[in-house]
Amino acid sequence: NAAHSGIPLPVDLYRPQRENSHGVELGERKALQTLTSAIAAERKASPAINTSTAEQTNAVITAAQRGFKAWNGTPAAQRAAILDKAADLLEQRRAHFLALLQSEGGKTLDDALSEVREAIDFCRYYAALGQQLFGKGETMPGPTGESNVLELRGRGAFVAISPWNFPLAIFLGQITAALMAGNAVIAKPAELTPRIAAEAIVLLHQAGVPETALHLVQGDGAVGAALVSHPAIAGVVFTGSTEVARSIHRTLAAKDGPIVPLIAETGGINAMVVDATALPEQVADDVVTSAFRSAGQRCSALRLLFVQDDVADRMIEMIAGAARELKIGDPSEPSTQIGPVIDAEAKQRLDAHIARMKQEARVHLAAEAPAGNFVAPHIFELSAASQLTEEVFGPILHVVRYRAERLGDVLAAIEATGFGLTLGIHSRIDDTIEHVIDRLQVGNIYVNRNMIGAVVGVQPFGGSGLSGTGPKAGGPHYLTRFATEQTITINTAAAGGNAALMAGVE
Ligand code: UN1
Repeated sequence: NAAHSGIPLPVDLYRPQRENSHGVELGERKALQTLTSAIAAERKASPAINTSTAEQTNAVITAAQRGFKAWNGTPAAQRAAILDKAADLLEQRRAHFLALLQSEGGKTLDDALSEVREAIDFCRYYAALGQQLFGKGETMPGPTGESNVLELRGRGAFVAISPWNFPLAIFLGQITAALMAGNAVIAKPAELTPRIAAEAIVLLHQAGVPETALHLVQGDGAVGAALVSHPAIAGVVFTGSTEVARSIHRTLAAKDGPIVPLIAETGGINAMVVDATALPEQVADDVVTSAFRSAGQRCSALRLLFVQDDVADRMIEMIAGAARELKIGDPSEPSTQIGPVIDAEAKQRLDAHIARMKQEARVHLAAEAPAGNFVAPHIFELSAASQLTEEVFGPILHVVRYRAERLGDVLAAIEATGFGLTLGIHSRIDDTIEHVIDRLQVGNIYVNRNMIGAVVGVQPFGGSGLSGTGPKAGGPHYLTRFATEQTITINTAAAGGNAALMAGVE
């Protein structure tokens, strides 16, 4: 809570928009879909987006360094007002961004709706929080005769590298946080979703972010690597694989120039523990949502389900039954629940994993998917959790049975993955829930519910270990990591111009 963290939460300034998108009623969904389909058809005809050259990338960094000065000097309230304006524009252009998310990101209407809401929430939350944190220095208690003030300010030209699975929400979340903290930003979106990024940048400029403070660089990992190794950059925020986060760490450590931070949010082999006291219908519903929604292409998604053996047969049957009913196909069809995976390469990787699992595991669900980049939900039962050695980014659930007295082994197996992003527990025994929470270092723990869709400002999101550096996105500590701190100590007892100085500080 606020008192505990020391940072006041901007509860009076911020209310999340985000709600369960299933709340959007059918009539509105159909109307939205007609609109988005028309926009999507129009977008398909627009010109290709080119990779930025090394020269362009260097020029952008120099421009951002220059742009930083003025932006960092802009009052926090003004920066916040610009982010609020960006949220307003997103609301106005919701259908347009829904269309882009569907056509370029392959998102279902439900997923696209959730994502636009999340993007709006990020803008509004960081605006509200930033006004509190960056508005005015904080006076520190101290001995008399001195005044001590702590101020937060931007670091410089910040690089933001974002993934294709949330091409609007994570893209804008990173950028708006860095901007709110006073940084100039160089954004490098995923090469698979360049158009959404380009349009989101236009929107931010229209909202009032100066062109000099916000720059877009397009391209693949090589472009990202060039940005990260540049001596002039002041920090990196990255969401993506653990492997790339490590390589960014190495590059930052080796590069010339200032020593700069990395804020990384990476993957997980996320688990859920279901004991014999859990409510079966609810488990089935929550497992299906957690493992298969967004075609499993969320870093928060459930990969490894531990079920107590007494109830395992029944639970697995119910889950498989519910998963079998999911409608898979064209994301522009309003009733579709599972759209395509992001590209042919992703499908190949997932198909290879499915083929291996068919050899090594017991098959509970293996349906055929329609032609195209579709992967149907699969459920495989493993004899041990250690059979799953990597994050499998698709609609594939792995189940392991456990005996009640071996819960300790289950928790040890979860810990042994090295990841710590999300975790689900379904139980009606408080002691079990408390024990699991105490025992594991996992960023987001969900009790008796599904484990995806963290709400900005309410369920701060992010993990530790192989899952990232923290701090949590959409949480009260996120912005501070983008900033540098300045402590100003003034001898108030001294004669002279100190009174004027003091007035300046406060
Ligand atoms: C990701 O998938 O890269 O809670 C992270 C959720 C989302 C996950 C975003 N915020 O499901």
